[in-house]
Amino acid sequence: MSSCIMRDKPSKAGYMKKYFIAVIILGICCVPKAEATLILDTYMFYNNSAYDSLSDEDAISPVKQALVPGQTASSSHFTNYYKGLNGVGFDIVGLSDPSAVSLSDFIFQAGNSADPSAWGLAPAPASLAVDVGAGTGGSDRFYLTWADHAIENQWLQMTVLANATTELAAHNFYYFGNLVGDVNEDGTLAAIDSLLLINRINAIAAEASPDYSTDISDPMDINKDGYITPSDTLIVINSLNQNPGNPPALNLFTAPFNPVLYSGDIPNPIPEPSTLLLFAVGMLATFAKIKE
Ligand SMILES: [Ca+2]
Ligand SMILES: [Ca+2]
Ligand SMILES: [Ca+2]
Repeated sequence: MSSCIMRDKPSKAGYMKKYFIAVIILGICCVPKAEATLILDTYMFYNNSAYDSLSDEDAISPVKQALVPGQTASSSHFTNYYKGLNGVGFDIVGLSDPSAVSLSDFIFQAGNSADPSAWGLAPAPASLAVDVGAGTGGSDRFYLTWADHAIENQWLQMTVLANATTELAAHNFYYFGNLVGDVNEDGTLAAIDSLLLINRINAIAAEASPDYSTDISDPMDINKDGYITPSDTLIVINSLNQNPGNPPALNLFTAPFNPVLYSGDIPNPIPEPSTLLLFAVGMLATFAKIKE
């Protein structure tokens, strides 16, 4: 006699349960993972220049951008502005909350040797601002400024940290340079830099209707006032005379492919006013409790 094991036919409720579990598993598998953010463009701008009278955006150099790992430094990667490197920016796409980005999401180092891992911390930025949606393709554009003359004749390394706020997949490293008065943008300061300016001024003066005005991308306008004048020449001569016989030079290094993340102590950024306020309220509440 053969025996046959009959399996109970699943109930309607059982089918529904299995159906819902399948739908949930499918949903978990198919929900697209959050896309990482991406830094699209980098900028240098001439903060506190004649071009900056309305906005930092107007003072962005159209011909400068950051040096990135693997690239060798060239004139595209440094300015010769007499106030030093005092404005950098970048566009980032995909940020959930641009307003949450703070100075604690960056590390800034400065130096002029070929090994950025040996550079010390740079002067702290004076400001960080975001123009939401104003970057390339509707990305968010960030602006960072430094005090005038705080970063001169050297490189700034900007590390944008990969964390929950920036949502970057990996740390991003950028290098921005400055060599005050380097008219021919060859990375060294020499008599030729002042001679080129003198020749230019003489050539303009010889024109029937001398026009000393110029545009933002002109490397001869050292003070970025929009004109080529003896003031620019004077800045170059002063830079040359600062250390006679050993004028400043910028190391046109090749940025390492795998930069080392700064491992030293990073000073805490100044707490936001709201944090200070919360702290004060907390302290008051504690005192009130103690008095009770
Ligand atoms: Ca400004
Ligand atoms: Ca030069
Ligand atoms: Ca000028």
